[in-house]
Amino acid sequence: MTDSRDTLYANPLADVSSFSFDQQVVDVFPDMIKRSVPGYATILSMIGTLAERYVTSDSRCYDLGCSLGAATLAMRHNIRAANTQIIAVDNSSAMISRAQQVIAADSHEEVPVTLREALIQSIDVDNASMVVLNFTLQFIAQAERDTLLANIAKGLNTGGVLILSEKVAFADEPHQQLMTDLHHQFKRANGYSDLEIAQKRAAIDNVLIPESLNTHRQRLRNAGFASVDVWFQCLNFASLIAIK
Ligand code: GEK
Repeated sequence: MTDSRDTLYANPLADVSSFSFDQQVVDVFPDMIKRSVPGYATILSMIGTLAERYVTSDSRCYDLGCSLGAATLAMRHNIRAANTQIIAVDNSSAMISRAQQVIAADSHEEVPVTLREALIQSIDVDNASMVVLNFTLQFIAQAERDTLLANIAKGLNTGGVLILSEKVAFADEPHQQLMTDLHHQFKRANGYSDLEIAQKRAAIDNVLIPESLNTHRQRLRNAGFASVDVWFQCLNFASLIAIK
């Protein structure tokens, strides 16, 4: 499985349709996310480090909005506790069927992985020591975010951890503009043209809804997490750690 280059928005499109996680996106996904999200590789590597620290024996881990299973593999390769399992969930059938191949090709079989094609709003979280929402909550309707986070908090064991990575928004307009400009500069440095950046932006508008770090912190506290804060940020991309 080689990473095909993302050229989905390289040519002018008469009508830029809303972004969806279909087969075309699946085919280029590893390249797309690496060249679009500052810090993606660092966050994945730290998810592994956190799994080593937080995953306890006889418990479950959840990767919600797993795409091709990058965070699942980061956890799987670093879990040291006995008798654990990972449940990886995504509602895109194209993502799940490619993820099946990725997981099948991975040799760390001590930690079983179950892939589920489902809405993350509909799954039961139970006996969890680690839950990952790596750039997924931003795609969930805002009205459904509180309930989802409360459900995750309920299913985590005391001392369990949630890693929540998101594109974030800023209340201060000049700062928001600066972060947006720098993100576009980051994408240009990674080989995307101005046309690709503009068309992707049009496609993702109304599909990816970023919120402020304060909104995330408050929601996590309301959901019942005892300790909440940012552990990583690069421009308008951040990751929070919330411990029950
Ligand atoms: C990674 N975590 O590589 N239920 C289930 N899945 C959903 C839902 C939903 N309601 N909405 C969106 N998704 C991954 C990257 S990508 C982030 C996550 C990005 C899924 C969607 O199908 C897609 O696979 C994933 O969430 C978001 O660490 O592309 O920016």
